[in-house]
Parts: sequence; C-alpha cells; structure tokens
Amino acid sequence: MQYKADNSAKAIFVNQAGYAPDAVKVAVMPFPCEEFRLENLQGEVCFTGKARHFGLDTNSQDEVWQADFTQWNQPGQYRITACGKRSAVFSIGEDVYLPLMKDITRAFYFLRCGQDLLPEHAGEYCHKACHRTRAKEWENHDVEKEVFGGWHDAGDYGRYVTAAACALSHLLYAYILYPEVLSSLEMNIPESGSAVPDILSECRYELEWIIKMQREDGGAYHKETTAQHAPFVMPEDDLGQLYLLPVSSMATADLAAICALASRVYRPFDADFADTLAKTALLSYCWLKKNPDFLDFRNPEGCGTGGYYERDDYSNRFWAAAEMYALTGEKHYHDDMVAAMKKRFPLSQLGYGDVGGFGLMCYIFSDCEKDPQLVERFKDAFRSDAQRFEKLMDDCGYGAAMHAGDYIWGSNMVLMKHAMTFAIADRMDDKDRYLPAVCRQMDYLMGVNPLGISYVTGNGEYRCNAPHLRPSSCDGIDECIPGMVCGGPNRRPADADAVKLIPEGTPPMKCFADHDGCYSLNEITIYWNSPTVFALAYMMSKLK
Ligand code: 9MR
Ligand code: ZN
Repeated sequence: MQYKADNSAKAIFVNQAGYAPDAVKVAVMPFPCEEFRLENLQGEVCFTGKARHFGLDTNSQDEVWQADFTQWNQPGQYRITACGKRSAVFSIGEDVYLPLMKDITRAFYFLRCGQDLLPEHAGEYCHKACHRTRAKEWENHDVEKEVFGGWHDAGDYGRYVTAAACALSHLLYAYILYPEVLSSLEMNIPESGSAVPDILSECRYELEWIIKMQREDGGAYHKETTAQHAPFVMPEDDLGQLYLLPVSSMATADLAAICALASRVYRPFDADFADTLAKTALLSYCWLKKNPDFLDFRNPEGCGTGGYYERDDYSNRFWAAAEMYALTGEKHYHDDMVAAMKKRFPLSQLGYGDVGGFGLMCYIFSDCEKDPQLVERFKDAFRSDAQRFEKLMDDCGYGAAMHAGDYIWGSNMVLMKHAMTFAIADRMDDKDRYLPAVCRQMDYLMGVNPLGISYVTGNGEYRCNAPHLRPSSCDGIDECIPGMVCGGPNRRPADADAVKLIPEGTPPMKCFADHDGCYSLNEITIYWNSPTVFALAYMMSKLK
C-alpha cells in the first residue's frame, strides 16, 4: 500500500490542521513569488500580502518564499494562492486543534494490547484481544508470568518499559501543566464518562501493564516481545511465544520514576491505585540502591525486536531520584538526585534514550522543598536549549527548529521535543515568548514542510496514509487508523525499502516516503505521539 500525496501542483505549504485566529500563520512556497492571496472556498480574495524571500533553506535545498498572513484572523475555510499555484484547504477558527488532539490521544487507545477494541470505540478499526498468553523469561523458560495489557509500542507489537515510561511522562506532564485542556478532553474510550479524565484512564491502561513488568525483587524487565517482530498480521493473529527480556537498570529506574510520578497524579482520583504505584516505585528504587552499577541491555542472540539501547543509566537514576523526592519529600532522595546529576549535566533531554529533562521538570514544577540555586540551574538548562532551538528555527525556511543532524529515525520526535522545550521555557518564566515557535513546529508537522505532507494520519488533505503500522497494513481499510504521528525524514535511511526509494544525496528534510515498508522513515510510536500531545496542549492552552 502506498499513498501518493499529490502536492506537485499545490506547492504552497500550510498547516493543514488549521490555525487558531490568534496564531502566527506563515505559509511557505518553494518558488519565486511577490504577492500571495488568501481565498475562501468561493474563490473570493480575503487578504493579500507580499511574500518574503527567505533564500536558500539548507536542509531542504529549496529556495523559499514565506507568506505571512498572521494578521488575518477571521474564521473560515481558505486556501493560499500565488502564481497560479494553491495550497491545501485549511481552516482558521476557534477549537481548530480539537479534532487533531482527539485523534492523537485516541491513537493510544488504538494501540491497546490484550483487550477487544469494540466498534463503539474503535469503529471499523475494531479487532479482537491480542497477546494474552503468558510470557516466559528469556533466560529461564520455566518462569512464566501473565503480563498482558499496555500499548503496542509502534508498528510492531512489542512492549518496552523505557519507551512506555517516556511516553507516559510526556502525557502525564502535559496533564499536570495543561489540565484546562486535557482534563475535559473526551476521547470515546471504554472508561469515558467516569469521574477520571479520559487521558488519565488511557494512561492507566499502560501503567497497569508497566507495574506487571516489575520482577519480585524490584528489577524491571526491559521488554516483553516475541523473539522476532511478527509478520504483517493483525495483532490477534500474532501467536508467537512472548518473552520477558532481562532486567536493565534503565528500565528499573524509569519504572520507579513513572510510578512515583503517576502516584502523585492519580492520588486525587484513586488512593488505592496511588498507593500501589508508590509501593511499586519504592521497590524498584530499592533495587537501584542495591544495584548501583549500570546494568545494560543488549538483545540476546536469537532476539531481534527493538533494543532501546542507552549508553549509561545516569539520566534514568537522576529522574527516579527526582520523582521519589517529589513524591515523598525525603531528603535522601534529594541527595541521590544531586549525586546522579554530577555524573552528567545538563540533563535536559526529553526522550527515551535520555530522560534527564523529566527529572528537571519534576523538580522545577513540583511543590516540594527546593534549593533555589538548583532550580535556577535546571531552568537555565531549558532556557539555553530554547534559545538554541529558536536560532535553528530562524535559520530554517520552513521554520523547523532542527539542524541537519536532527533528521534521524523519528525526526518528528526531535521536532516535537524541541516544541516541548519551548513550551517548558515559557511555563517556567510565565511568558508567551515561544508560542509562535511552538506553533511553527506544529505547522511543519502538519504540512509546512518541503513535501507538503501532514505527518499525522487522518489529518490534513495531503497526509501520510501508509505508515509502518501492522494493523493498518492488514485490515483491508484504505484509510489508516487516524492520529498516528509518523517518524518523518531520516537522512540515513536504514531499511531496505527506504534505501531503494531515497536517492543518495537527497537533502535531509526530503528523506521521506509514505510507504509501509519504510520503518526507518514512516513508522509510528507511542513516544512520537506523546510529545505532540504535549506541544498541542500547550498551544490550546494559549490560543483561543
Ligand atoms: O525510535 C527508535 C529509534 O530512535 C532508533 O534509531 C531505532 C533503531 O534502533 O529504533 C527505534 O525504535 C523502534 C523500536 O526499536 C521497536 N519498535 C519500533 C520503534 C520505532 O521504530
Ligand atoms: Zn497485542
């Protein structure tokens, strides 16, 4: 299945999810143009403006012109036209981002494992429960455990603790910082209608699974997968033996951290669950204290599923100590946090491979007793990142805060993590300075990019529709499950189809194909959706 986004005649690139009336609005054109027009769907010209010649954009090798129509804030449906070319249709309006938010949060529901997805929630994408058999310890097949549940990680059916903790952290912090957006969000999931916000019910589905990934001694299995990735079959037809792969210190620390954080979040809704989470966090934390050395994870021979390798566990231990301190206020965790920090600083990353930024956020935003100097240091780490990213954005014709080296496997996560950094910097300093920067990162994701493609399935006129996502390749339905954030351009294509499709020398921003074989370009994962939820929640909290 390959979907061709025919944007050749429509080389004016806009955010296809639309613009809030007050948002910055910049369309991009890779052709010379002096004047542009904003037209409604009757073809009436509502606004005209002069295009700005940006010059050569390095990472796309396009010479680009920018059409700024920020001034126009009347609700409606429009296209930008110039020199006989036109953009996709887009809307300006209040709540324009709500359908996108619903889709990118419901994406997690669609990835649920171990449960029937019912037509009333999943529509035509309903399917039977999958992966409910007991998993064997890889190293000792006599030990079996019931560990079903959680979200499929991505286009594959594996479930991985560090990836899960990272996605949950993006989502729970988004909830903590932007409750006005997320607590009332209706997601139409089985738990909808209860007193608990839907987003928290969805996260709980993953948390219940992560708790099961804890071994009796507190260590966390790194992942639960079959030995190799499944062929392209529906999840319920993937009947391979499930394994629990060995404990790692990264998984254990991330499990402690996320359970401690969740314990704080769920306390007002369910004290018993909050207690269970706190107990789980403590047990894993004790394991970390007893096992102070880095316990690495590498795929054992015979196992070919995702590795989620990390070079050390400093950031993970730092995050765990920070969350335990925020949960309990006990000083010894503070000491641990400071000790872990000395091993590597700054720790402002927000991804699965380096989770230090979650520790910084935890300390900055929690109300436990804090060392003011440390708070400033932590804030400065985000502030200096944000300044650096802003410069990258200004140097990019498409407004992406990315340098050439950022176009890696899952580059859209880098983009959304940078959007998160802007949002965090604003929150710390109580300003809206970076609001336009966050909007422009979202614009790139939703179509203001040299391919003119929306990287979110089901959203936008010219959108990705053939991601590497097993159910969508097997379900016989033309339209992909909506709301999935695709990985995006990768200047080092790493799968056979991508190597064939992307000619050598293609500029980084164009190393992409909407083809379900191209897992190094076009897969989806929980932790590419989650920072997008965070960034969009920030935008929705600021823009009416
Ligand atoms: O997101 C991961 C990316 O950063 C790595 O470069 C890549 C190769 O190791 O793996 C990605 O993670 C994949 C995981 O290993 C298995 N599930 C699908 C993930 C997304 O492609
Ligand atoms: Zn499953």
